[in-house]
Amino acid sequence: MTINWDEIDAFSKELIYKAGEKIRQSFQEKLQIDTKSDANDLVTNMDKEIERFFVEEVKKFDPSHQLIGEEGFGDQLDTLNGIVWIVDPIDGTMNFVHQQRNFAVSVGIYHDGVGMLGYVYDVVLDELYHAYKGQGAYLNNKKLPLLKPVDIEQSILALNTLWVAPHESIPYEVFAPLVHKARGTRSYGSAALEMAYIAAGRLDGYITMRLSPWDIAGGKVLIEEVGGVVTDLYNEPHSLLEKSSFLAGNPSIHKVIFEQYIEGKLKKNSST
Ligand code: 2AM
Ligand code: CA
Ligand code: CA
Ligand code: CA
Repeated sequence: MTINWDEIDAFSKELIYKAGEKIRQSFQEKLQIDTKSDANDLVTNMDKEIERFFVEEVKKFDPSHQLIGEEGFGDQLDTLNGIVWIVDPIDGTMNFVHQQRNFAVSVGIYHDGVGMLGYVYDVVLDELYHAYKGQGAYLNNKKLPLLKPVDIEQSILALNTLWVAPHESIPYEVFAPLVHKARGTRSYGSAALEMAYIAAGRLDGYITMRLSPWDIAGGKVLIEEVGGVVTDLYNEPHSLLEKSSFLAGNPSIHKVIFEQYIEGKLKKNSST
């Protein structure tokens, strides 16, 4: 059976735009805000509503498609066989709650573990980043150019200040020299947007100690379609079934960060 990826692409864009519209409308209503693992780990009624919307619509479209999402309304999978949607209904929930900007809907569609389609939708700016395996990455349907090599001294890196602040379990000394060497650092608070910015050449690298599959599934396809590299901090493929550390970037920057700042300096089980 041949899979009609154009049809899946058109359908997923339709769902993403509808999800964006629901989220924009929610700005007029009172949000219900709860916490998850700790007091700063927020979840709202909209995170749940949007994920349920994706689950219902995808299953109606084709019941053989599976879906995993952050809020747990989809399937519980231990393999990526077949067609699997990996969805973060709102990536950057803290920004959504506090700032009403800098958050995104993130969707990656994988076939037997291979990323075929990736989307990051900046709902407030109405900017859809999308990528189609082998056909490139786009911002609002305008093709993004391949990434060009950048020197670390001229790079802008995304990195949460937590990873360079003294902490009992985080080897912050590893990243401090990198922060000094780079031209600048940024932290937007949405992994999906940070990945989209790498694909668009606005950031050159992104480092974090812990991301989940739904944080990265859409952005990984985007970055790879412009020639960027996505791995864990040890230069190994990032798992799409469990959490792991994360290093993504322009290929020249990814290589320098791994070889000069991480390799031999960060032990795999030190905190990740
Ligand atoms: P979220 O908003 O979907 O939860 C914030 O720096 C980024 O990390 C966001 O992409 C956020 O996704 C993600 N994030 C927040 N809490 C996390 C956690 N406990 N584990 C992994 N990723 C998390
Ligand atoms: Ca969350
Ligand atoms: Ca997320
Ligand atoms: Ca989320």
